[in-house]
Amino acid sequence: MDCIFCKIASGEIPTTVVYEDDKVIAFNDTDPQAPVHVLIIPKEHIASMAEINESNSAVVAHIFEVAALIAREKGLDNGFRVVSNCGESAGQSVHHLHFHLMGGRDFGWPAG
Ligand code: DGP
Repeated sequence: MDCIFCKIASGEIPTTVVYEDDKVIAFNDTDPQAPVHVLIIPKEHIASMAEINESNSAVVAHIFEVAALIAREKGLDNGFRVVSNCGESAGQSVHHLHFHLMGGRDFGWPAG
């Protein structure tokens, strides 16, 4: 499968790793939208949030544990945002489930 995030997860494409374990990897986004902008992905290929179900949702819970850990490590004590764009209208450009962890600035709401 020609998936750029699968290649990052396997180490085939090098990246700046922020966190890694057997289930997930987190790395800096190449197009940062905030002073801290980390992508957290499952190593298993899941195309988007729309494909989450009973059999694969445990990794999503784990990703949120990792997001909280990274936020603490990065000193985002003032707050942070976690976003997963799902599908065309949300602007998903990489079709491998990923969560954007962003912090270090103020955010507006609703997001544009
Ligand atoms: P989204 O638009 O929600 O699908 O977000 C995809 C993000 O992935 C976007 O912010 C840019 C980032 N990205 C795309 N290709 C690469 C890559 O090869 N390496 C890294 N580190 N980030 C990438």
